[in-house]
Order: sequence, then structure tokens, then C-alpha cells
Amino acid sequence: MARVLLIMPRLPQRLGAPYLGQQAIAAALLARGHEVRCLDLAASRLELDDRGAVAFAEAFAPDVMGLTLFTNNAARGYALARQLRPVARWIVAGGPHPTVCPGEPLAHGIDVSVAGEGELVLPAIVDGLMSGRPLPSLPGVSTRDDAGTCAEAIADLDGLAWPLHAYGCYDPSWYSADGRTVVPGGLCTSRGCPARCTFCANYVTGRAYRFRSAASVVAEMRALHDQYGVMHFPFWDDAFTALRPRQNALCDAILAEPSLKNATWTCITPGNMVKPFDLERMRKAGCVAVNFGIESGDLDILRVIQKGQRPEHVRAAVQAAKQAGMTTVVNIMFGFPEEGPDSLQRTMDLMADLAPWVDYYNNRGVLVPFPGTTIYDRWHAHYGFTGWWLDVARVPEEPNPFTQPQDEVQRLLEIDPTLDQDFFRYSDAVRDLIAAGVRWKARHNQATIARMIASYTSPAPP
Ligand code: B12
Ligand code: SF4
Repeated sequence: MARVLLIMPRLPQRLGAPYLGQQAIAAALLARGHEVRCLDLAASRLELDDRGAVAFAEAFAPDVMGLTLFTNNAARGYALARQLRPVARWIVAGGPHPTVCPGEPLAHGIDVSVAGEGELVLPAIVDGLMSGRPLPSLPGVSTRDDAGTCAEAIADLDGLAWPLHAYGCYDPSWYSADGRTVVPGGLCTSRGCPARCTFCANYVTGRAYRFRSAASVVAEMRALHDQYGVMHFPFWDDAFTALRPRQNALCDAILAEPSLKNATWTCITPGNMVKPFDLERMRKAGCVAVNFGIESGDLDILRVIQKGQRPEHVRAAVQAAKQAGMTTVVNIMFGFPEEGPDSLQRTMDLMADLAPWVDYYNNRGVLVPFPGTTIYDRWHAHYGFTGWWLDVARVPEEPNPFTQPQDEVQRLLEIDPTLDQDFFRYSDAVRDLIAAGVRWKARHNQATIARMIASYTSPAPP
């Protein structure tokens, strides 16, 4: 048995709940009998600098440390790993960033880098390291001696340990005001998305759409309800409605479960993957909000970013969700390199046009060129932003909204720090329109936020 410390290095923005991907690997390690502790340096109510993190690690004395790296916290993760070096025998990195840049953590002193889903491979790595023999070649694993490929997408999602088994690895006071309440991190009912938008960095879950049985999802929801009193469930799937039969089967199974009678849930899906006639069934099963990926109101931009949808489809889906009694959340992005003032104006027009049916727009939304995306590959040399994430100044830490006064939070949401990064050297006209769009969304949201939060707890219609 090994002692494993899983660390989320500080992100630019704080997390209001433990990160689901980290809980998933913690649960997998626990199921294998290892002793696991998690340290979430991005948690909304934890103020711990790197020195404090090292002290925390020393107190636990782990055999293995595992860092979860997004692109936005990779540089901070590497700096932290240097300080943690004397504490752990082995440091492993995984997450969205090592999945597309597996060699980078190794070049920054980390021993093992993992590309792809971690539930099967991390326990195997820990076993291998603890055996005292050289690490065998494992799918998805790179070491300084052996460059690996990406781990294969996990086919049997029902066979994975539930993230809730890892709740005990976190200190509830990092997230909850009373210091005791466990704040759940949501769940995934499916993984993967068949689309390939040019800005999207979902390489961990990938394109292969896989889903859990309805019985497995309902059993996890029931356990969350019975053990932690949870009655609201954010589903973090990439594309909840990608496959109608499975989505309908899940809705029916939730409806049939007595303990979930007043449960509510939310989901994310691209605008073109929603069939308006399915929304009523989803609402009856407790779906209170759909988060639609729409991105642009300009047909040419939608084509260039391979979004595969038209503004009229999106309008129909959003209106149908509203008519079904759901809260609608709409994602709009600004600043694609091909975007000029006219196409931006069309996006602004769509936002205004949809406003009566949209409860909430994603805040900000200026395009970040994440590595691995088509946009990054196509433009990094041209615009000179190769490897931008390694410069910590380009991923500044933001004030913690959980501890700021409300008017300060609103002021922060009305500007997008990514615009100052000027990845794509916007013209003044484009920059002004983007700034106006960000401001417009923040003000729309300010007017609707209370209504949105209230709707999350409204029970399903009879
Ligand atoms: C849910 C979600 C969130 C939630 C998280 C809520 C929660 N409590 O978990 C919230 C809304 C907070 C969030 C925020 C953000 N998110 Co987000 N998010 C997602 C989403 C949709 C699902 C994450 C998930 O649960 N995936 C399922 C699990 C199975 O995958 P996973 O999380 O990657 O974890 C697996 C592996 O990475 C690996 N792993 C993870 N850690 C480790 C550690 C070790 C040691 C090992 C070996 C393996 C390993 O094993 C895990 C289990 O298989 C993903 C898209 C996606 N498909 O992943 C985007 C995604 C992760 N998010 C992304 C981004 C960019 C963000 C934001 C920066 C957006 C923003 N501008 O605000 C912020 C960043 C956070 C911040 N505070 O600064 C990007 C990351 C890209 C990148 N290269 O970094 C993704 C991929 C979206 C995308 N399509 O581009 N996000
Ligand atoms: S539809 Fe969403 S999850 Fe799928 S590729 Fe596009 S942005 Fe990514």
C-alpha cells in the first residue's frame, strides 16, 4: 500500500468544489487499497502558498505525489514540483495539459507524465513504482526513458469507482462557509464528444462517445442523496444529448427512482445536438438548466470553427428549452482570428435577439488558444504565442470572487483579462466590440442571476 498525495496547483480562478477528475483518480486509488489525501490549492476558501503546500506534504509524507495540470496552472505546477522534490520519491503529472504536452512535465523535473484518463493507469503506475523495479511500459505513460502515447479511452465507465468515495480525502472547510458541509463536484454520465471544434481542448475524454448505464448513474445519484443529502446534480458531460436513446433511458430511470423525485440536475451540450422535442422529458426528469455551446452568431465563423450548427437551430433549441421551463445558459465566444467587426456584430445581434430566452450567458469568453487545438496549431507561430502558458505573467491569478464584495465581482466580470493578452493582435475596432460584448453579457447576467439560482432548486413539473 502506498501513501499518495494528489495536488491541484493554484489556478487563475478558484474552484467552488473539488475537481471531479481528481476525485475520480483518488477514488480509483482508494479502491486499490492505497492511502490517499488531496490538496486543492485552487479551492475557494483555502489560502495556502507553495511553502504551506510543502509543509502539508511533509506532514503526510507521501510515497507518490500526483499533480493535476490544466494549461492555466502548468507553470505554477512545475514551480511547485521543484519545491516538493525533496518530499516525495516520485512525482506524477496528469490532466488536460499533460495529455497534449506529455513531454513538458518531464522537462520540468516531473518523473512520470500521463496522457488521457487516469483511473486505470495511475493505480498501475503507483503499483509499479512501489514494486522497486523499473516502471513497465504502460499505455498513456511517458517517462524520461520512454515516450508514451495517449491512454485508450476507458470503455467500461460503469466499472469505475464513484468520485464520492473520495470526498473524505478533502477538507470541507476549503469549500464551505460553515467548514463542515461537503460540496459535491458533480458527476459524468457520459464522456467524449463526437464533434471537433477548432478551439476545444477536450483531449482527455476525446471524440469517442461513451456512456454509463442509466442504472449506474441513478445508483450514484441515490448514493449522493443518501450519504450526503445531495439533491442537485451538475452533469459535467461534454455532450449530454449526443445520443438520444441513452439520454431518454437515463431520464426515464431518474423519473422511476423514488428517492430522486425532487432532484434537479443541469447539463452541457452543443446547440445542434438538442432535439427540441426531448426537452420536455428532460425537464420532467429534473433537468432545470441546459448549458448550450453556441459560440458565434456568424455563419462563416461557425463554419471556420467547425461548430457544425446554424444560428436558427440554436435559436430553436434555446426557445424550446425555455418553453419547457428550463433555465438556459448560452456560451458565446469572442475573438476568433478570422473574426472582423461585421461577424462580431452578428454575434452581438444574436445575443440581443436571444436575450428574452437566455437566463445566463457564459461570463467573458475571449478565445484562449489552448495547446492541442487546431487554432493553436494554425496560429501560434504566426502570432508569436508559442508556449504562452510557460510565462506565468500570461496566466495571472485573479481575485477570489468567493471572498470579494458583490460589486467588485461584477466589476471583474465586465472585463476579460484574456483581451489584454492580445493573442491575436486585434484591431482597435475588434477590441472595442469584444470589450462591449463582454460587458453586455455581464450586465445581462447581473439582472438574471438571482432567478437562475432560484430555478436550480425548483422541483420538476408533475
Ligand atoms: C467540469 C469542467 C469544469 C468545472 C469543474 C467542476 C468540478 N468540480 O469538477 C469548472 C466549471 C469549475 C471548470 C472550470 C474551468 N475549465 Co473546465 N472543464 C470541465 C469539463 C467540462 C469536464 C471535466 C471533467 O470532469 N472531465 C472528466 C474527467 C474524467 O476528465 P479530467 O477532468 O480531465 O480528469 C481525468 C484526467 O485528466 C486524468 N487526471 C486528472 N488529474 C490527474 C492527475 C494525475 C496525477 C494523473 C495521472 C491523471 C490525472 O484522470 C482523470 C480521470 O480520468 C472539461 C472538459 C472535459 N471533457 O474534460 C473542461 C476542461 C477541463 N476545462 C477547461 C478549462 C479551460 C477551464 C477553465 C480555464 C475555463 C475558464 N476560462 O474559466 C476553468 C479553469 C478553472 C479555473 N478555475 O481557472 C479545459 C482545459 C483545457 C486545458 N488544456 O487546460 C477543458 C478540457 C474544456 C475544453 N474543452 O477545452 N471546468
Ligand atoms: S461540441 Fe463542445 S465538447 Fe464537443 S468539440 Fe465542440 S466545444 Fe468541444
